[in-house]
Amino acid sequence: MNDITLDDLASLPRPDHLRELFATDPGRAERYVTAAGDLRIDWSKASIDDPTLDVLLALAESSGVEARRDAMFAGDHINVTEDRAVGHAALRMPAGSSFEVDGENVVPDVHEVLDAMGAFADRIRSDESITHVVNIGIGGSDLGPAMAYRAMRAFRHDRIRCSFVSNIGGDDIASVLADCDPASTLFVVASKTFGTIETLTNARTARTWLIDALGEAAVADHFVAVSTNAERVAEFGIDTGNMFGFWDWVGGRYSVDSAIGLSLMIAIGPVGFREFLGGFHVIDEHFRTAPLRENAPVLMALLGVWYANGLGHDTKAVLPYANDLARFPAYLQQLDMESNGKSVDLDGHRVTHDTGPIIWGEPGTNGQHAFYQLIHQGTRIIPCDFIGFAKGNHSYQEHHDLLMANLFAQSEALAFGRSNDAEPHRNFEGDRPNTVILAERLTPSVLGQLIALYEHVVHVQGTIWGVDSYDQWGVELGKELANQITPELTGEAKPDDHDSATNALISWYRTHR
Ligand code: G6Q
Repeated sequence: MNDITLDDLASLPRPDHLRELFATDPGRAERYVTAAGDLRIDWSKASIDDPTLDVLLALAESSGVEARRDAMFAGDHINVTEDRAVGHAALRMPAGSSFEVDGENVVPDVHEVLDAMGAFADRIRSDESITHVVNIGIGGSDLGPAMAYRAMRAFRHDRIRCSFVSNIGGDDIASVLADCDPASTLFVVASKTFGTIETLTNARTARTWLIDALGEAAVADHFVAVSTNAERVAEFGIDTGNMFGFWDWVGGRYSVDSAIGLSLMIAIGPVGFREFLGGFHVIDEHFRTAPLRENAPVLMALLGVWYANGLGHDTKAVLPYANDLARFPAYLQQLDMESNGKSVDLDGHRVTHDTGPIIWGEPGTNGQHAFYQLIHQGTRIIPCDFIGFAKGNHSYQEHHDLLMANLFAQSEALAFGRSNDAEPHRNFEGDRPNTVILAERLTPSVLGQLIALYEHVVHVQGTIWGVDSYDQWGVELGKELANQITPELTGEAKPDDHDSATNALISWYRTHR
């Protein structure tokens, strides 16, 4: 057989309706379940059958999925446009193990930073003076800790709370500062580059606010930095003794498990944070060693490729049945869309197939009362990932039973539907694919496992689509133009070189500001 290509997928026969697939294959519900760490991934209600799966596995092989996975773990520069290794797996390796980047084992450095973070977090947790930690960062330096802080509600220190400021819009910092007491607030300025305008602007505002209240000398006790750029941290006025470092081989959206997770570590403690990292590592090892046919990230990635390139589905909904995971869809939006939202391949050629899907979602059951209508009866097919837990992180059993009943009901209703020829508006066609990911309980380890699962899904899909999942050049043009337009708004520079519509927007703003 010739190598399968992505272009072949659209001409493959479509699998039967899920009703047929279950009716003709009594073993489907058991066979199409994959275990990875503590996760039970049930993809039996995916629109797929054995022949299609065989083709997809062949595609994974011919696309070099194993070789590229191994190259990542070997520290090769698989981020080609930035000529960097992709080393986030090193951040969660146990002490004493090895991950080489450019000929050097980086694991000892990782643990040195983790130890320093741990000592600092312990000090904050035991010293009564700090009760509010404000993380100032954006993108990868915000979404991970903000999502995980919320997800780990049940594991947090009871005296210390964290807030997250990211947006350049002053309402973000204003609302957080309004709720802060200078004497008991610690600011964590989290920026890999320490050159991001949003973060530096917010950090300067916070610094001025603190100095106005407590004087310049207070900065040393109330500001720490997380960055790869010591020089800029010092320039900003934070002593590099109060800085926690990481490395250019950690991508922003892959950095919640680096020092970028400092606020999370303060909240859940160094022990909880190590459990979180341990969860990632369990899935890393699964991904690294499991055969493709039993490899959860590979299988989930293949389903996504099949949906995108075989069946033409443009979006995917991630629907956590845990309100604590409310920010998880937003986190995955960045992880997936910034990684695989690309249209040139590794050789710089325009791709001829669709790449990353549009990721979206909200927690159940809220979404059920909002957009699920379209998922059940709309004209578009939206593959869904449901995420749920055997136990809730609270004592309200009745609530949890109701929640999980809803998850299972949605999965069943979408897949099998219910025919009603007499009343078409009550007809549920079914055959709407979904995957159900379950675990015992949302713990730090399980959260790490979920994140690592999706990280590797993105990696495998990027490999098959032939794109660089680890760069993000698409965010540059907007930044450059914003830098040009800023002085034009304030009158320091004349509007220059724009199209007529943008000129009109600028002039409207200058009149009305
Ligand atoms: C993530 C992106 C991006 C980045 C932010 C913040 O992968 O690179 O979201 O995290 O732009 O960058 P800094 O951490 O450098 O401030």
